[in-house]
Amino acid sequence: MPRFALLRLLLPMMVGLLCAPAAAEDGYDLWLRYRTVEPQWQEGYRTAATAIVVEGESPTLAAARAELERGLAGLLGRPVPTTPEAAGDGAIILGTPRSSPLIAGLGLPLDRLGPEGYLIRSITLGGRRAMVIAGRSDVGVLYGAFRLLRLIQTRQPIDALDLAEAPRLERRLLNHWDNLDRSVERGYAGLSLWDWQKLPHFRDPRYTDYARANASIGINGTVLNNVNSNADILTPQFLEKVAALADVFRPYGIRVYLSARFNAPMAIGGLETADPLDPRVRAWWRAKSDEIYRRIPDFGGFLVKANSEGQPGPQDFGRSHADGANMLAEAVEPHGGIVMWRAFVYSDEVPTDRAAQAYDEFKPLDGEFRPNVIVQVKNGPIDFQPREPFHPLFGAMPRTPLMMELQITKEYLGFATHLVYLGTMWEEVLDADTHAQGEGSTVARVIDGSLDDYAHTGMAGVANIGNDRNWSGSQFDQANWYAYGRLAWDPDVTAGAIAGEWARMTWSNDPQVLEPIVGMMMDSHQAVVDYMTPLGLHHLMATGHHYGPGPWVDDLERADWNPVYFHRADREGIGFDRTASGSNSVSRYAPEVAARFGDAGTVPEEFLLWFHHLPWDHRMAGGRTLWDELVARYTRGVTAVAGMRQAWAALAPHVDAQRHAEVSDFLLIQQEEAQWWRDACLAYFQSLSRRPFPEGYAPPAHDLEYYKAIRTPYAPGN
Ligand code: GCV
Repeated sequence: MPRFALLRLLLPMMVGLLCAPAAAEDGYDLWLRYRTVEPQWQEGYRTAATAIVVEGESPTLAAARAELERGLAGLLGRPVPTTPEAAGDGAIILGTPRSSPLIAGLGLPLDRLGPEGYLIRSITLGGRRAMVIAGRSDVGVLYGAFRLLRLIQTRQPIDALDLAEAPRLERRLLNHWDNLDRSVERGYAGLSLWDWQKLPHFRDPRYTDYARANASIGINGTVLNNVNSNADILTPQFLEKVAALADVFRPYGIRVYLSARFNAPMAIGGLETADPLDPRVRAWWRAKSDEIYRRIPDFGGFLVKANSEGQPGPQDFGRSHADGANMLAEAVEPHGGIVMWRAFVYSDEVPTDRAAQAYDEFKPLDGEFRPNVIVQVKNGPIDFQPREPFHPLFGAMPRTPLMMELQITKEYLGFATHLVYLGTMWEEVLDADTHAQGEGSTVARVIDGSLDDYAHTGMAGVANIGNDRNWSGSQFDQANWYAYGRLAWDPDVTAGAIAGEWARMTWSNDPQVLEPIVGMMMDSHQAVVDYMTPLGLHHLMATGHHYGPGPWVDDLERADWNPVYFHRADREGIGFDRTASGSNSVSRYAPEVAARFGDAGTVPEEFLLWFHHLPWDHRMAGGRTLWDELVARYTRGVTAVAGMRQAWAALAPHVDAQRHAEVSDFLLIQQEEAQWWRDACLAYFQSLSRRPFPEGYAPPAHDLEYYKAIRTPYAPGN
């Protein structure tokens, strides 16, 4: 073959290789991808990390060693030895003062780290450069190992380190709404990870990867089963399976917890009552707790949804939430367990305003709970809506530890296919000022215990994890799992910083890729609020599955299941009057907050219609009428999604093909659905406002009847 012919044949392949995007990826590796760093970083990292020396033996220290071995081999592009003999200049030394005389002898300031903190310091040892990763406990060391890997994954220098960190919250938990048949309530990522039928004997390696991912962001507990719980989880048959999972998670610092069905003594215990003051019931729970702790000595405790949405609870027996929680707390207390009692109460009778119900029920109980009870409060007073003001209980229960519950899974935010980064939403609520003890009494300071000196602190995130290859149902939903963990560790990290970290580790450190991705993430929550529920509207979604718009729904059994109850739109105006002239639920906030929210002139625009019912021609700060503003906001949301699609399309040459294609397809779904939301809601609201569309804004493509007729009977997660 003539030489030029060969060249002609090879040239396209050579060009292809040079321009080829990264190898195919499916998202399984999450943010722990450990791809080799760019050549310009290799030399520096390799000299600063020449060997891994773990001082001491324990399953947790072994996990730290294994993670560093795996991570550094990937990142540095070559294996890093782990034998003490290999230790020379640049060794990484890990351990605790208890596991290692060497570390004990270094006199490191570990005391202020608490039980889970870590310190990473560059030192000189016997004339050689070294890096020490130390903690007071093995799990602190493990967290430090992950931190070092994160530094490299995000291309930070590691040759002169002096870092110390400890988690701000004690309990950093995932709440799985997983049923025993492996369906997941509000789950959009496949089946439950927990393969109960094959447990305890088959311990899917994926359980370990789940634990690694959680430990990498500091999550230290997992509630395995749905809060709408099945008492069978407490039978010996299932407890054996739970114990197997606990064994897998333990080395990673993760304790298991269970959702307890309040009437379990009746359902599986043969009693005819579950009255928390009945001695037989109390004895049953004590014996059950003893049994659990015999199997799982580090069992975390119980999570309970009681007297809410049909779940049994103490009120069925004429007792209070405190009576119920205290009975369980007494049962686990000898073992060091806790009870997380949910404040998402939602009575069978329609209250005046659901936004006030939890407050009215729990505020009078402040100080009535045993010390090992934490009351778990959702971020907002209704139910994980696209945007809610902070829950009025935050700051209102100084004598009861409150933990915050966030929903990582996107029940009301477009399920898995809408790209919505929740970090910004959570940051907004954590930064909100409750004014409970004057200015600066942020929700973050309530839940980290610093405001009221809580004995226990915590955060719970309703998991978005299932057995889909990519874990979360979409590549970008992994960011919400990540962001949740990071905020539970430190509620003051900014959403922007978290997005940057995650994007670097999950996609690329190349600014050309990073900047557009972070930009998309940071704008995405406002976009979904705009195209679903702008200006403080809420609960406009279709019935049951909550997929798609249904603002017209008015025929459900209970008034407060109907979207019309929440938006109250009519010929004259729109919005829920929660001021003194309406339900007055605004009065549950501290006076400064109540005054600001309660005045249509001072309430932040994003909560305008949450608190106020206003005429369609109400003048907005920007000069538009309320109707025109509504149209503009809905339209802005759709336009933002189109912008995300464009930004993502431009990244095709820089992102591996499989993940790129998946995100592209999902963005197309999101764009179509954003349009559907806008058009359906505006068609409906216009049928009431009877106002024209402002100039330059297209009317909906179809008439209202078209949107009303859309049915999605098999939507997931229901
Ligand atoms: C687990 C909402 C969800 C329910 C969920 C409930 C809760 O109402 O739609 O699926 O039940 O919140 O948080 O208990």
